[in-house]
Amino acid sequence: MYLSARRPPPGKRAAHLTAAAATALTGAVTLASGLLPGQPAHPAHAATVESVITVYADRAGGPLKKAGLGTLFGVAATPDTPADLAAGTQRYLSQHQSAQGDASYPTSTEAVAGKMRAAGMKMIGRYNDLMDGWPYQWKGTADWYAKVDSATRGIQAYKDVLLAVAPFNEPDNKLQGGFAQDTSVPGATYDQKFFWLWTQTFRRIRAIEPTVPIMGPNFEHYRGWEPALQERMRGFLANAVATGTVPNMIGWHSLGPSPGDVPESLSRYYRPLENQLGVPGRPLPVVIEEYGPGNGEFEGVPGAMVKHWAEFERYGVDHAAMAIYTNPGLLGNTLRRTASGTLAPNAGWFMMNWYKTLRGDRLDVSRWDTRRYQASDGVASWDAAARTVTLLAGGEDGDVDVVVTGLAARGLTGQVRVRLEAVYWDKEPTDTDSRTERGGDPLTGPYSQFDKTMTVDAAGRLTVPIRTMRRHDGYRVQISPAAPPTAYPGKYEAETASRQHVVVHGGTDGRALASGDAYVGGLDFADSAVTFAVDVPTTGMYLMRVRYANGTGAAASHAVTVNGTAQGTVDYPATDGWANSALSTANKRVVLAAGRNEIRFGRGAGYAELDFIDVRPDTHRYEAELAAVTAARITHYGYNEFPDLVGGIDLAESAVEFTVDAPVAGSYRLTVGYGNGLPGTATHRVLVDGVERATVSYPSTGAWLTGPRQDQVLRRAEVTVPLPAGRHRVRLAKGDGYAELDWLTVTPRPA
Ligand SMILES: [Ca+2]
Ligand SMILES: [Ca+2]
Repeated sequence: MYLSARRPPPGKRAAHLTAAAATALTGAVTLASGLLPGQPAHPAHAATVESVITVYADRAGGPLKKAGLGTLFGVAATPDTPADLAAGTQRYLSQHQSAQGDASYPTSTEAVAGKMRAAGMKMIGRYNDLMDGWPYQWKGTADWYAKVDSATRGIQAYKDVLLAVAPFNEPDNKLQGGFAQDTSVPGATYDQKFFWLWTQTFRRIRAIEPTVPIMGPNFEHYRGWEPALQERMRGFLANAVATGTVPNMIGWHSLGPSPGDVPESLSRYYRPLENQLGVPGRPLPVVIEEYGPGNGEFEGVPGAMVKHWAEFERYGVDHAAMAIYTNPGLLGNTLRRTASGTLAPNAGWFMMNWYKTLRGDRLDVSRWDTRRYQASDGVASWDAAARTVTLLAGGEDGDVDVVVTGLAARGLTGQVRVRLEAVYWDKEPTDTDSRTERGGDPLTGPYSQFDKTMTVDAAGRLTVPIRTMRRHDGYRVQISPAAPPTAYPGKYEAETASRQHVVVHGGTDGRALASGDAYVGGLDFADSAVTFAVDVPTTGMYLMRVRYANGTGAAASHAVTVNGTAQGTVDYPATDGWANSALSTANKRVVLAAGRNEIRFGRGAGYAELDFIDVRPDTHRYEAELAAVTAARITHYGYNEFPDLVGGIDLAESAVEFTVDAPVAGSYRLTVGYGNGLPGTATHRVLVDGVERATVSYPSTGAWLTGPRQDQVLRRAEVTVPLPAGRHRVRLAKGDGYAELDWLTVTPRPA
């Protein structure tokens, strides 16, 4: 009833569907993979909220497989991936033998084996990257055999950290340079030649190394519903069976937009084929050696990753690695550099850490949209020791109800403790470029939405509302025996703050949405105010997240003052109702002084209700590649796939212009991540809103960022400029010499 007016208009969700996704779906739609046998597509509850994730607390499978906790080239010697951060999220990683004879290649198996061991992880070693070129340039069987023999001898030093070796990478099309024309390789077709080469390669590995698991074929494309691709897999397996070279693990890549591609291929095509051919050792463990949509808008993004994890758990995939690395060595884009240069976790890391540390048996999960993958999805577990049901979820924009059934069978009846937390994949409100999605800010989670007591109904069912889910963010719901909530550092409830001429709403009218079961409304008058007493250890820029509701249908705001000084407004886009039915989160940067700060929310434009604020140090980087770039080139680091910096700032008119937040007028330190490959010092002119205010100097870094050794090249330059209050344009314009720019941070300087 209360949500009836809030359903998205028809077609809203479909509008997110890309053309590529729509094409891919024609293959996967036949499998209602999110559904469990006997479950209706739309549970009765869906009549009120369109999106429902149902967790069956009484239906446990075996232990969670956590297949999705792997990355391609996620660990590196350079940058120096911290082993403890790797251990916090990763299970198995795909790395590669040294490319093109360069033993110092920073993501090679040789370079990272020690780190793998220290972190208790294992890796898949890819031999194919030993070959020159991309696609690989075939130089004859003698050359390949020499590489295979050498690599197999090489792995003896770190066999203990190998999950498997993958002799080939995408051999359905990547063997180029005359492979198909090589008459010394038997076979009438490319595929037949590859099957023969597989057999020879398998035998050469086994001649040197009798026990290490071998994974194959590692095709780039295996969508079983496409007859040609199924025939290729059949041909591979038939040859392997006939020649006694069946891999110990079967694997392929899944780089389509749909998380349903793997379940479809695995359950409907691969497993039946395996049985049909009588593959020895079946069912073989399954490795999706690269997974994801392959478009750069996935890696590390919590809401995107969890949909794949959910399908891997449902269908028993054993191991998988996120593909299309944005930054090698950064654990699948889940680490970011802080202004001081250290690597710190972003929201993706926290989401993966929730999954890595999730204990207990897998619970069945279903969701309303089993076909288009526009809906949220999740992974759930029952931890018998802690008597806790946990759901990790995410993946859509809008309201989601988590319906948990079967709680009575777990002894969870009557009052239970329910915790809802979120990790935010931050985007600046002004960034419209989707590339932003590749850059989660460091240290952005987790955040508590609520921690409260709720009541399981007589049927053993409980509905946990997630309001205003955002598709990139990740969420964790935990249901456990009743216990008092714990304090969350940095979180301040509006209802317990100092209040003036406002109304506290609490109890049942909170409809279980508000944190602390209460919120503040009636902030409607000139003298209305909510004042939070916030203690911070150091003076600096802080990010304040505000949980609010704005049911006016138009934009609203509150005026913010800190210790009596105006620091602008916090702006509230409309929500689909007031705080008893809708809550969302708005961000506001504030400058705080060491010690006690009085943060006052007063009447602004329109009307809004307040639930709580959460205050943390601001760690945002303004990325150069996302700024306004004039007469320069958006480019990337040597080993990276995607743009991460701006080079070619070479002309008189070349410039990179950032739009930055300055909560109060004052002096701010700008820290710039840069490279300068020439001897001598380069400069940029610093213009604020078009007026030249300073010069920033870039001493030589000895090489360019676009080369392969970013950690050894990137340096930080600092300059102090005055900024007026508000959002302002900071332009770095060419001065002397040449510099490449990666990012900018903004820090208030004490007066
Ligand atoms: Ca509250
Ligand atoms: Ca950058």
